[in-house]
Order: sequence, then structure tokens, then C-alpha cells
Amino acid sequence: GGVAFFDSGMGGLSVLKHFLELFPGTSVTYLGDTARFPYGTKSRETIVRFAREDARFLAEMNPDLIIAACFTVSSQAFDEFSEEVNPIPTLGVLEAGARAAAGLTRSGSIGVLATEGTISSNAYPRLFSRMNPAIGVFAQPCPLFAPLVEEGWISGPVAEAVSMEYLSPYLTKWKSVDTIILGCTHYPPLLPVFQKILPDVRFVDPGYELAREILSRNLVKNHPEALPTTRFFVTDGVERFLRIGQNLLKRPMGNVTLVDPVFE
Ligand code: DGN
Repeated sequence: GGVAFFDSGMGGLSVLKHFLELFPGTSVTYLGDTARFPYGTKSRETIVRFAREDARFLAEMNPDLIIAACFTVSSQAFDEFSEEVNPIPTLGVLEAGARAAAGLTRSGSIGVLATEGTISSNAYPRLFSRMNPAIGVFAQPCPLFAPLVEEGWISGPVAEAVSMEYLSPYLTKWKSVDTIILGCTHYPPLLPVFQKILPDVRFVDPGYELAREILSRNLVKNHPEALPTTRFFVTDGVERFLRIGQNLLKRPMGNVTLVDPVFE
């Protein structure tokens, strides 16, 4: 039972955070593949292999649903990961946020901030062309944000300078963009910095939208357990995961277990 999440590291905690807020009575399991972080710059073949291994590890625990809480996996390896754990239902982090952005935009111009892997997969433009072909997608790869957040640098002059560099196209050539998707697990903690640079833009947090969609579509059995458990597994660096993960989860973590990255 319960819901299982996996990510390339601690980033997916920003997705789990919203789920725990809406489903306080549901048991969750989270796997962070910290030993092999980051996925964002790796080849598709490698991401597919890692995603299959992560998902198989979680499938052994018989969850009711497995969520790829990683945009890189959701955009490049979703079908393979789902096939690996079939018949357990699966979800990624792209659709719910894309639907929310499509509903919010007035100009029809939507921005996407993400890793290079997510952007080069063209997963977002493909999704939007199915939802509404009139929508234009203006994507900006932001490779420095994930390491910044991993270091806990979520405010201050360095975070502001890097954000200014990446967001400046939306102040100049992409001014028509009125809605921007935070298309990577690590970006939600930087939202206050982004809002200062682009005060008129609406930012979409796909983790929040996903949790709302799971609730509204009744995708998780709503039989709150008497004693819901929260279990964390990482493939490296328990202490670091606990320390820096707080920036993303925003609540204390209970037990974190170290597992072998090849899941033997
Ligand atoms: N979790 C990844 C994502 O959401 O794309 C970001 C971290 C990474 O692997 N680069």
C-alpha cells in the first residue's frame, strides 16, 4: 500500500512536500538516488536504466502508485519506467503542471525552466501541442540552479545573479510569456527570487498541481491509515540528505536508510 516516489536525489522532496500536505494519512516511501545524482546532464539511455532500477526497487514494496518525482525521468524515461513496474499505476510530474499553466495563461506564451535533459527531450512542447496547439513554449535550461539549491544557496547575491542571468530573456525577447513552469524539482525554493525579477509572471509549481490532481481525480484510495509511515531511502550521503533536504521538504524527516545503488 501507500505511495512511492523516486528522484535522482533530494529534489523530489519538493514534490513529496505537497503530497504530504494533502494526504497526511497516507503512507509514503521515497527513494533518492543520491549516489548517481544528477540525472539532468546524462544520456537518455543512462536515465532509462537508472529509472528502471529505481522503480523496480520501489515496486518490491507493493505500493498502490509510483511517482517519478523527477522532471528528467518524467520527460525522458516515463514509458520505460511504467513498463518496468506494470501493473502498478504510475505518474510523472509534467502533465498536471502543464495543464495548470495552459489554464492560467492569457497570452498563450508559456515559459519553462528546467534541466538541459528535460528541455532537449521536447516533452513540454509535445504535451502543449496536444493540449492546445496555439500555445507557444519558451524554454530556458538552468543547469546551475540544481547545484545552487543542493548547497542551500536559495537566496542572497549569488542566487539572485544566477537567476537574473537565466530569467533575463523573459524581460527582453520573451516578454509575451505570462506563465512560467518550475520544470525541475530543485526550483521551488528559488521562487521568491524569481518573483522579484518577474513580478508580473505567474509561476506554476508542478508538485503542487500534481498533489491536487491526485486528490481531485481520487487516484489514491482515501482510507487514511491509523499510523501512516514515511520512509526514506538514499543511495549515498544520509547526513547530507537530512541536512539539505529540509530546504525542499520543509519538515523534519524520520528514518533515512542507506541502500546500495545497484539495489542488490
Ligand atoms: N530531479 C532533476 C529534475 O527534476 O530534472 C533535477 C536534478 C538533476 O538530476 N539534475
